[in-house]
Amino acid sequence: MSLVSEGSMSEAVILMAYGSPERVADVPAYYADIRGGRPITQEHLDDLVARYRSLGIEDANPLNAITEATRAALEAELGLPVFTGMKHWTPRIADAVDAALAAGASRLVGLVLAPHYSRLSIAGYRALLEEAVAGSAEVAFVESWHDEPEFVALLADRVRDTDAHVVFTAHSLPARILDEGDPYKDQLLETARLVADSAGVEDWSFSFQSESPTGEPWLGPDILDHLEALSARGVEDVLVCPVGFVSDHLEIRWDIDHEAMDKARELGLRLERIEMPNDDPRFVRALATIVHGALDARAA
Ligand code: FEC
Repeated sequence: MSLVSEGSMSEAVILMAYGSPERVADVPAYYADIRGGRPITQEHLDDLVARYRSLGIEDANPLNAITEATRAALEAELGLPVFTGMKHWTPRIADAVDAALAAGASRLVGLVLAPHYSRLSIAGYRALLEEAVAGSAEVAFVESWHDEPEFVALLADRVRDTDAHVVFTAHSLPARILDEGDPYKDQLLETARLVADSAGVEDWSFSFQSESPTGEPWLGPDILDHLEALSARGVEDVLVCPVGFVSDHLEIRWDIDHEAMDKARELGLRLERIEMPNDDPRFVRALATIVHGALDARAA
């Protein structure tokens, strides 16, 4: 795909995601990347390898195929080149930037496939992007898109008309972010409220998921404890709507589909989850709207 030039500017999108190991053998190096030089216990590594193995990614990982499908669909929707860059695996964010610059891009939109801003998540993507660009192109970085109306409408359609209690979820983070004035939790609750209001759902709550064993307190309630509390309150049906993630990755297919499902079974709860946006054309159109907004804001 050729670059679209506006005046002397050639535009391209750097679409960023967390990244996933391509095969089980990559898990130790992937985990080391996530830990960023901090110590790793053999127990945690073995546990992570077992979780990936249980998802059947011995030789190939379907998550990376979903990200590629989303990238290709966004490129077609925008008529602009879109390059994928991963925070913790290949192709790296720097690889995506190199490819965009080699293709002649002089204005880049940086968009992360995670809707909510935190200094512990999105700021890291931004730093990697800006370090790779090193002033060689203009950058319009999207910090958050948690209230993008087309994204909200898509999730609202997934929960509308349910009789179940809806639990919105997102990745937990160390609780110290609240003392640091981080907007992450407020943005998550805002997405949940916007989706519930739009769908006319009144019976809903929010919980975190996927806490890591790092030895410090994380934001709660964790979904497993939350299911216990809901069950004690007499709730029998739960629909999980992850708002902090957009595709079928480990945190969905293990943490919700195995762990939360097992917990629900143990409690006698019926638990379902919404279909993730993945490369749904409506979701891709929402991403395209966000990119246009970033380019327009830059041009204004
Ligand atoms: O499917 C896959 O292969 C990748 C799934 C995946 C996504 C994801 C998204 C987020 N994370 C966030 C925060 C943290 C913090 C730590 C942390 C650790 C892990 C580990 C794995 C992992 N995360 Fe993740 N995350 C995904 C996968 N994450 C695997 C390491 C083993 C484990 O704890 O289970 C703790 C790091 C540390 O040890 O210090 C913090 C946040 C998101 C949502 C935003 C985003 O997507 O970037 C926040 C997907």
